[in-house]
Amino acid sequence: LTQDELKKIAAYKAVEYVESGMVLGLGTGSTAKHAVDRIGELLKQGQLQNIVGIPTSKKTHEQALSLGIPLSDLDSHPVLDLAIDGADEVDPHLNLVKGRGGSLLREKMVEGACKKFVCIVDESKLVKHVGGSGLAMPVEVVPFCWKFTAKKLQDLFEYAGCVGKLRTFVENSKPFVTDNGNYIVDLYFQKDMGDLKAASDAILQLPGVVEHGMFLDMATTVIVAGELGITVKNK
Ligand code: DER
Repeated sequence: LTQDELKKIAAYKAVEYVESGMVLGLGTGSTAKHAVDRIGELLKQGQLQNIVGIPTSKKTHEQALSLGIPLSDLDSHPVLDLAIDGADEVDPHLNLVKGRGGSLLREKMVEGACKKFVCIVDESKLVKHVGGSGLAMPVEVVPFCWKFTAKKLQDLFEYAGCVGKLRTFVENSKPFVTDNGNYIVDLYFQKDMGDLKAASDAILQLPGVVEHGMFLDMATTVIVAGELGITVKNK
């Protein structure tokens, strides 16, 4: 099975949790895309009715619109029934790293407003500890003096051999700009950052930081699709 086929299997399994009448958080990324497609399909077939979708990015907003999924926002629906979204990393405690697609702020706002958050991944996303894959742990920062903020972030995690890099487009080295008009500083760790809650609090203390990509204690279920089948992990 290809990685995309595994993503689709996890996504379709998650959509089994959707009931008619629900207000849903619609995730962003290549895994969540399959879930949103599936919801659109079931709505079209009449197997689901009265669904309201709250998108976690402009990209998902466009996808949901094209599928005819009725859309709303957090102002109108401050509490949601269920969110379905992917992740870049999942640790054994169901802590996540998200945001390599750049949508972490709206994802965290939406998923933080949900009674249930079902995270969908292929098995390649499973890690021993968050930030341990050597891949990016994204931090959304205001563009104003981003270098100042990036240095403060790097200094925070000097003990973990952290390097912070502004996320730029490969083709023209221009800064990536989020849906909210901010920049992203990606943090790369060489060692375990230790207490995640303490790390999260320290990051959010920095005035130039808007939000970070660690989703701690937020997922209520993680659905993992692997070569040997599907695993459902509940909090
Ligand atoms: O950027 C994001 O938060 C996405 O949800 C990401 O974490 C997962 O993207 P993928 O499903 O394309 O791997």
